[in-house]
Amino acid sequence: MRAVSLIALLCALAIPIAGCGDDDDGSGGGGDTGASTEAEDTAGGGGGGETLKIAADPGGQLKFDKSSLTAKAGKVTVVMDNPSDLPHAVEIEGDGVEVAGEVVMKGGVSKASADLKAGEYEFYCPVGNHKDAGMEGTLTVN
Ligand SMILES: [Cu+2]
Repeated sequence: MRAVSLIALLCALAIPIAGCGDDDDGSGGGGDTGASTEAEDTAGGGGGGETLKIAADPGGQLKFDKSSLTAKAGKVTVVMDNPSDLPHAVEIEGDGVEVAGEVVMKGGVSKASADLKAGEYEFYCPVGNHKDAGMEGTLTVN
């Protein structure tokens, strides 16, 4: 008895959720909704661009998990996860560009994004002496 009412409850919840993803009442077929939403929730606007993921060392060493990154010219976003106990951020610098992400604590994500032309840039952590200690790398844009 209990299981049956739970199922009924889940069904009741599922119907409005499915309905709200589809704002066109005319099309009854909901087979093609997945593809269109996927493109929209990448990077925060600006259209296109490339997202590069890095992470700070989880053990608290002053380094990233990558020392070189490559991207195509255009909008480039470096996203850094911080799984360590230290505050970190990510900054992109070079060719007149200098963009710093937020300083984040454990569990946080710092993002820096810039419109980059082909060339060599560096990415590093701007917190304290982290860059000098080795928390840096090369970003090559082609
Ligand atoms: Cu750092």
